[in-house]
Amino acid sequence: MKFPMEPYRIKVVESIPRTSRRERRQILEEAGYNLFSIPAGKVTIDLLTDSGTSAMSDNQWAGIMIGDESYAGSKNYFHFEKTVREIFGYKYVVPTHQGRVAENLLFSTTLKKGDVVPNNIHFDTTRANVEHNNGKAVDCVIDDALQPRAEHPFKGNMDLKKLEKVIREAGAENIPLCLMTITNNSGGGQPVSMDNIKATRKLLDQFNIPLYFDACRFAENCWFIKKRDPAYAGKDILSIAREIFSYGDGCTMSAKKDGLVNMGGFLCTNDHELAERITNMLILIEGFPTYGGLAGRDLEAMSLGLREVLDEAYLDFRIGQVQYLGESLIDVGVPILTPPGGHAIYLDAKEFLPNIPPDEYPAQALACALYEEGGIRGVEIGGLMFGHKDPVTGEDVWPELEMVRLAVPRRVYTTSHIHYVAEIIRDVYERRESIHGLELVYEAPVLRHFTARLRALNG
Ligand code: PM9
Repeated sequence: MKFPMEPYRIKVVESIPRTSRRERRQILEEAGYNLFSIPAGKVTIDLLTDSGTSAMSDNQWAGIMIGDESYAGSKNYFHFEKTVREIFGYKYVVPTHQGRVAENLLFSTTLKKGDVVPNNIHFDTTRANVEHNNGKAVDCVIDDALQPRAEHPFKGNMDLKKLEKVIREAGAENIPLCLMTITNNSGGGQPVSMDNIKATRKLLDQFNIPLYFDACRFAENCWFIKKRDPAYAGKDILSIAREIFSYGDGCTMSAKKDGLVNMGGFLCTNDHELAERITNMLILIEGFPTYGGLAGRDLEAMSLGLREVLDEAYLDFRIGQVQYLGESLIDVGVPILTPPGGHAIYLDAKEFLPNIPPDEYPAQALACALYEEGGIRGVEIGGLMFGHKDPVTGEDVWPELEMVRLAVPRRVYTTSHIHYVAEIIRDVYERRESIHGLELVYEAPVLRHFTARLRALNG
């Protein structure tokens, strides 16, 4: 694969922390083998998340200087509203400080007890917000999405048969809306095809169910449609985005991803009555409708970021860089989820470390080995995050997949940093037989992976 060249040059630099292997071993021990507990100042390449970690452009920083901090009717709000309307096409635009607040506003104003919300795959915060509002979150992604090595150009697609079954079983009157996550983060950052979006809309129309997009990585999804569907090869990213959103009734958005900002989000809808209820709730929990938990300068940076993310040279590099990392690993036999997604590479820890059983947390052990080898921080998506005790039998239940996600921040690392990451992973792969499992010594009652403490089984 061609070495992707950055379509920008560097104006401001930030030093990268360097540590010795000895120091990293000690840091791991002190952190209880939990990478969330390691100070960022001790991480050389931070691939924990692509959310809120983007580098802003000179243009966005200039926008920060024209922040209008009026309580009501800031000029930055009107610029933001115009930008969102032009790209997403929806009537009502509600700013929020991040994506999960948009989710909270949507579900707290639409769900009644026992309602069902289908999605291709709910992201953790989306599922949590549905459940917090007494709803049931159901995933309807195609089966290929659950096979780490299945090759499908649009592995994030909704399975329409599964969706129809859910609607018929729950009853359309108990489904206030259907979601579609683009790209599908929890399924590996995989895209959804335009045909699948259209077909989902058509099916939902039969039952009069609105369609909302979880649009965090919408521009990356548009890029995949352009590259993988010949019907869209000649279209620009903006027109693909406008077409996608024309099939929906609204969206939730964490602008910390494809908004290219460190904080920000929004909710859109075409439904006047719903917009009113959401706005009333917004005033209660976030702020006045023209700032929604953000400063005027943040709104300006978000408007500019939403335009910059549509630039094809940026997207070619952005997704090219992630694919380059994926292909560098495939070339040396490292098992990853394929095809590589838009924002992250997922290492298949079950295949990487076949000798470590699930109750010794192979994906967490691999994540720690990457930190020890080269100061790289990824995130475990496996037994530590999703393992639990069966409430009836009390036996351990382990997830199907044991993954380490390496999410690439936008415009932050150069391709030589990506080379470094690939080399470290290759070195760890070569010494994989020397890696030992971990034992859990502390767990919180919920979301244990954030604060768990573990112990190395090799002492
Ligand atoms: N995604 C991620 O690292 C942030 C960390 S959350 C533990 O992938 C989708 C598809 C997301 C997402 C966040 C949110 C929530 C909604 N949908 O973090 O609240 O990937 O802005 O967005 C994270 P906020």
